Amino acid sequence: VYRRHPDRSKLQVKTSFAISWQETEFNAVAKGDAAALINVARSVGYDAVELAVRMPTAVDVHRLREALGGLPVSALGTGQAYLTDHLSLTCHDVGVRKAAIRRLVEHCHLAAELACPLVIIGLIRGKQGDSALLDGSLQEVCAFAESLSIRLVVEPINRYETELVNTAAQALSLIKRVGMKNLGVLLDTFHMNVEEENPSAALTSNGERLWHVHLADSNRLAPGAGHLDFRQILGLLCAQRYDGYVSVEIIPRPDASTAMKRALDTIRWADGNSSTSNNNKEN
Ligand code: LER
Ligand code: MN
Repeated sequence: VYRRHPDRSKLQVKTSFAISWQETEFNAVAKGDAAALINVARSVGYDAVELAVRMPTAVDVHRLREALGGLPVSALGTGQAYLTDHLSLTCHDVGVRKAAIRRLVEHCHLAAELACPLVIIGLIRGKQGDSALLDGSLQEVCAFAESLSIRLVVEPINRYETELVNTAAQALSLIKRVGMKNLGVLLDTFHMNVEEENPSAALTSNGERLWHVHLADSNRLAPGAGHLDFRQILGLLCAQRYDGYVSVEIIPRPDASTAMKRALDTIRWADGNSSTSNNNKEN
C-alpha cells in the first residue's frame, strides 16, 4: 500500500536512489538511459543517487558530472564487476583476486573524483569464495581507500546470492577482524528480511559503523509494495542518530519513474509517522 501525504520540506533522513551508470545484469536497480534516470531522481526529489559502476575506467567523468549537475553521489556499487567480469576478493586464483582489488582501487579513484564518500563491498567478495582470503583482500583495499579518504561498506547479502557474510553480526565480526577504521556496514532491508532473526535488533547492532542503508520492501519492490514496516525502520535509524543515506535499491516496477515516486512517498510517510518524527514537526 503506497500512502500519499503532503510533501514535507525536510525529512529526518537523506534519500538516494540506486541507478546503474553502465549496462548491468543486476535487476534491483534502475537502468537504461542513466543520465535521464538521474534527472528523474532529481525531479522526484531524491537528495542523491547511488551509482552502480562495473568498470570505473570506462566512465566518462565529464559526462557523468554533467548528468549529475551537482546532485551528490551517495555511494558507488561494485557488484557488476563480479556479476559480469567474475572478479572476486575471495577467489583462489590470485590473479582474479588481485584484479578484484585493482578494480576496487579504480572505484575508489572514481569515488574521490565524484566526492562520493563510500564504495560498496557487495557481491565483489564472491559467492562461494574462501572466507579466509577476505580479510587480507579488504585490508589491502581499505589501506588504499584511506589514502583518498574513501570509506568502504560491507553489505550482508542473503544466502541465495552468497555464502559469505549474510548477517549484520557477521559483518561486524569481519570488520573487527580486518581492523581498519574506514570499513563499515551497509544494511539492506530486503536481505535483512531473509536473514535476520531480529531485523530491528540487527538494524541497531552496528552502531557507529552503520554508514549506508539500502531500502527495498520484502519483495524487493518499492517501499510500500510489500510487508516491511518502514515507520519502524526509519524510527530505529533516526533514534540511533543515523546520518547516512537511505538509498532505495529496488526492482523498478512498473517503471523507474513510478517506482522512484512510490518509494519516496512511502519514505516521506514513514519519516513523518516514525517514533522520532516529533523532532521534525512542521509548524
Ligand atoms: C547489492 O546492493 C545487493 O543488494 C545484492 O543483492 C547484489 O546482488
Ligand atoms: Mn543492496
